[in-house]
Amino acid sequence: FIFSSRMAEKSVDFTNSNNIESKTPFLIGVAGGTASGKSTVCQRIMEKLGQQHKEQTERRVVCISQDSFYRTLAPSERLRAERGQFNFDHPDAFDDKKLLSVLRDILAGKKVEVPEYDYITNSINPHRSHTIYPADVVLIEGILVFYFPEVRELFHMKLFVDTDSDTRLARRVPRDIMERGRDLEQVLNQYMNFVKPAFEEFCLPTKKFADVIIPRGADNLVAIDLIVQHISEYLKRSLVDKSLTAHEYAGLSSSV
Ligand code: UZR
Ligand code: MG
Repeated sequence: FIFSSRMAEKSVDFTNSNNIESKTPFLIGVAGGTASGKSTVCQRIMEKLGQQHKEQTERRVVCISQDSFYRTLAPSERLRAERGQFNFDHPDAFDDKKLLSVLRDILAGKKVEVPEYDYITNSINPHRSHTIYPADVVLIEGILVFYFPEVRELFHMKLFVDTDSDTRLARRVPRDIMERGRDLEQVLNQYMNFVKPAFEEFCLPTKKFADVIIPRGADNLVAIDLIVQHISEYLKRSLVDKSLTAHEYAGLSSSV
């Protein structure tokens, strides 16, 4: 009953554009190399959380991709991008200030607009964005979500999807050709020139910040189950004690 009345309150709040929720969502960062299975891990977590208590509630779990925070390229950079000579795996390719401010708004319980990225034009689609409403759990996935210290500090839980690099390359090649309109030579050149060195320089060193490292990615059902159990436990406790913030909970659970 407590559940449904709280959800009812929430759905009323959704109509208010300046809505400030009292409860901070549980923010989860999911990092890992390209094609490591970050999105799939997020999907599995969302499905499993969505299924629990499905009848009582319409619990909201949402996922945001760091790709939505690629910055707008200058004309000369755009030309380089078309030739496959722009480094999209470097931290400078992202608008980390924007990412930070959106995450802060989410933590403040505000609804936010997240742009949609188009890999074919290498740019944010100005006509498409989606609204993220206040949720109980928000997942942020991307190659460099643990790179920027101020962003990193915001997460209540940090996951690193650790899939070996030949598996990732084997997935990346067909994905880029089929979904992102590239040819084989372009994909392999970009991988050798930018993707692989940037992974080693910027992404891999952020593994040490993770709370949980998930070997093999989405195939690792045991790891995903453990993570989902932890999140469910948090959600249950936050219902019992609404004053317990996500940060306090993270501290409590780690001291057990
Ligand atoms: P994931 N990326 C593009 O291919 N084109 C763009 O316009 C923007 C990004 C790629 C980027 C990175 N690299 O390796 C990958 N390149 O998207 C990250 N080249 O996405 O984590 O889903 O693999
Ligand atoms: Mg992705």
